[in-house]
Amino acid sequence: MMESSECVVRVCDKVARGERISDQDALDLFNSDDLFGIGQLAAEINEKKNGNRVFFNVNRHLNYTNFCVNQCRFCAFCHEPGQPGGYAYHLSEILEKAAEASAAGATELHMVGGLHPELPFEFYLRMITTIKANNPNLKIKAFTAVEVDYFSKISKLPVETVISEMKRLGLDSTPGGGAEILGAEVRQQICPEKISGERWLEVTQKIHEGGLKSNATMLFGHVEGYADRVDHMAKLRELQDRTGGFQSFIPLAFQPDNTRIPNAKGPDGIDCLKTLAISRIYLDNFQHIKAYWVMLGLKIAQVALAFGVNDLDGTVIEEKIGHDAGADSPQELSKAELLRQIRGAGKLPVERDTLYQQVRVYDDVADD
Ligand code: V47
Repeated sequence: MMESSECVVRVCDKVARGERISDQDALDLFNSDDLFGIGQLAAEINEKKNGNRVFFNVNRHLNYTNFCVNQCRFCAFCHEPGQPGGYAYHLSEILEKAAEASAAGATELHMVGGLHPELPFEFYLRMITTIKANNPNLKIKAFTAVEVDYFSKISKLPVETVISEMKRLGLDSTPGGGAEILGAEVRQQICPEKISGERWLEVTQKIHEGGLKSNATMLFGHVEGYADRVDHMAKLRELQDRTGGFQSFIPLAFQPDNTRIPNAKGPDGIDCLKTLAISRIYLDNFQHIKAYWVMLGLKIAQVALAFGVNDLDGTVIEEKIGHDAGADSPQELSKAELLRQIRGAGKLPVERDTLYQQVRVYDDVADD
């Protein structure tokens, strides 16, 4: 116990001197029991970066298909081609859902899907074009680096062209999925068919160089160890040094139901808070750390606001990936509920759009 606190003191001193913490420091923090010490340091760093403000957005998730040529072991959402329960929305359904989101005040459509075995690249281009034409004010955050790589394969176009075409037609940013754990050994166990961690980083670099911002996730609480998490964050920190293209880091708590990682139970609450806090301390070049309440559960996500987190994600509306794997959080949240959670944590709610532009500051309850 004594030793744990010592490591927190050492890291606090480094941070106070403006020094970047090392991989070994991060590993020591993971091995420490001093949750409050870690949380306090993370909260102080966040306070300096973002003050008392906590972001949320009004968004809608849209998973256009769950058919996927990859069959990641951790994923309960993916369906093999032809498997019952598989679906692919028609463009008309997609447009209907986008229009509903716009009408409900959403500023962002978050679209990801499986790697569909048959849909051509043109389908995705038409999807972006028509959504944007019908909803010019809706920002489209879509397609992980894994999908961008797949589109390049099916279209036989270079990744750079896939990105520039999508951007030209209205893609505003890309989400952080598909990163999982970037290290090869863990990746081989949990998602052997997926692109390598190196390729994920390479495609993400091209996304940034193509002028789009993205996020970065980390799937934790399955077969990985603390060293794998630190290695994952080290790779992200290094890429961020070079491109500055990441907006937020989002640790995703593993949900085990209906997956093929049968012995993994997912992280407990302490692990979730520690991981979020350490990411804030280690990722000194990330402005935003997001507590994705869908996977964390709303109560842990709210408490995370005292542990260095400054973004609670959004209203979500139609969540499938976490809930297919047993997430017991609600499937959507109202704006009023997000405001209540943020204010309950003693923070000032700020609605943002996809690119972290301020939509509205909620500084007076009477005006909600
Ligand atoms: O890449 C899949 C993860 C991700 C499970 O960028 C699972 O703003 C937990 O990336 N348990 C997709 N996680 C979701 C995602 C995301 C979510 C919210 C915001 C943003 C953003 C991105 O979900 C996948 C994978 O890592 N996932 N299965 C599971 N059983």
